[in-house]
Amino acid sequence: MKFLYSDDPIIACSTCNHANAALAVIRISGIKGFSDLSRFFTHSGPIEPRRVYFTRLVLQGQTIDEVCLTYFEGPKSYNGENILELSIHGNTLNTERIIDLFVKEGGIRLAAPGEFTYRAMKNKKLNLSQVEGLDLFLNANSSYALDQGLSLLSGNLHEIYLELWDLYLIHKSSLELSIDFSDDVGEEAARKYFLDSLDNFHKKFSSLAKRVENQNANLLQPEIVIAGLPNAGKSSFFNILLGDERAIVSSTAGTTRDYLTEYFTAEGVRYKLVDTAGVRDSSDSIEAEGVKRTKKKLTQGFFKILLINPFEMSPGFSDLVAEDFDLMYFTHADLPGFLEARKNLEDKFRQLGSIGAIALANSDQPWEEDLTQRLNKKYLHAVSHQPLLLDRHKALILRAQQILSSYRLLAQNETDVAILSSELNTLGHCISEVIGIVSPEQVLNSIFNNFCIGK
Ligand SMILES: Nc1nc2c(ncn2[C@@H]2O[C@H](COP(=O)(O)OP(=O)(O)OP(=O)(O)O)[C@@H](O)[C@H]2O)c(=O)[nH]1
Ligand SMILES: [Mg+2]
Repeated sequence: MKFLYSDDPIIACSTCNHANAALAVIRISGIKGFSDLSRFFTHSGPIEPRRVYFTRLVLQGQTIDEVCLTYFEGPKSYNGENILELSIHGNTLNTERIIDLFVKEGGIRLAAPGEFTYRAMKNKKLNLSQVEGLDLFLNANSSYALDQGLSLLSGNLHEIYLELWDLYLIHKSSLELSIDFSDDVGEEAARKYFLDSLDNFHKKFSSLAKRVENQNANLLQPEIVIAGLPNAGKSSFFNILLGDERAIVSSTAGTTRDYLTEYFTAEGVRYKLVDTAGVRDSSDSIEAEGVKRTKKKLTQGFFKILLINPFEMSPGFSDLVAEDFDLMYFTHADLPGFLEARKNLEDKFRQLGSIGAIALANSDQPWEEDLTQRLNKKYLHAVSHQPLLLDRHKALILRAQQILSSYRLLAQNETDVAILSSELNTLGHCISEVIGIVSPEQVLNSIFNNFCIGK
């Protein structure tokens, strides 16, 4: 990525610039000093760092805006560089006009996504996991993710990693000791030191590994998936939960062809609510693709709801009930003959256990509170063991776990130091990648690409 190498002064709006607002914050980073840009402001006299000045922003004698200006002198700034921060009036046109002015008249270029933060990392103001914590914090979908983002940003996880790295180095030195000094300390003592240090490392690693195990669903972007046969009432249910006629509802089976998603917030967690295509065998290739996508969504979903219309069943149903659903409802509970139709099905699918009944056609939503409680219970349970939410960390820790388990087996029986050493180095490489001691360029690219402009 080009920006990783250029140190030019950069500019961006650091607040949301998609809608008009009272205020917007523009940041300019990497200038030599305030004097570079003082000609754009009416304020005369010295500017002290970290003090706010009310001044007019002018171009060729014409006032562009009245702004509050703060100058942060590096290295005492967010990213270690000299930063000029302007609070301006937040009309989006005004924001664009001011950015344009600095680009055209001030020779400053537009910042790439995350470029301010990249410079903070380059100048050792933040380490890699703090950067990832900031990203998590800014994109969090729940208060748990916000808390974890903040904890990472304040360096808590990095400290754990450093302790782990120390234990790794101690163990590595114990292996070297067994080559170089076993004559001095005695072979048995060297072996004991080797195994004990491995044990210490393993204990510390295991508590970290517990935080990444058994995370089947994506807790960063948890999805509630509504599934069922065609005409089960999925889109009706989706609309009721959203309080909006978002999805098309019709009595034609197969109306929803591809899944639809919308945000749905419950108890401080922002879920993605997913309405899916009804599951059935179809010779229509588009519908068949829709069904395939429904099944994929079901494997990823955090909370899965099965809706059953007891008046319309088809062979696809047996396929569906093989899934593990969190909640099941019979719909069409308002129609005559419902109790009989429901009983017939319950007799047939006894293994399903208890299934609620709802009437979506004239819903006064008595089930909504129950649904929210169940969702919340599942979410709180899922986060109770403090799962790590960052995919990059999860993948590397799981890989390190595999390498460690084969290394531990080897360590029990193998005494050839060269073989042990090679396996241990592989483990070390994996851990140093999590910590960010080794950060391949593509890792940095993918992290910073994910950032918003202005951060
Ligand atoms: N009376 C009654 N009608 C319902 C109920 N739920 C849904 N309907 C009707 O059933 C039909 C199908 O509803 P949809 O919500 O479109 O069903 P769907 O599961 O999304 O169907 P597909 O998109 O085709 O898979 C519509 O005519 C709805 O008005 C209910 O509880 N009672
Ligand atoms: Mg539908």
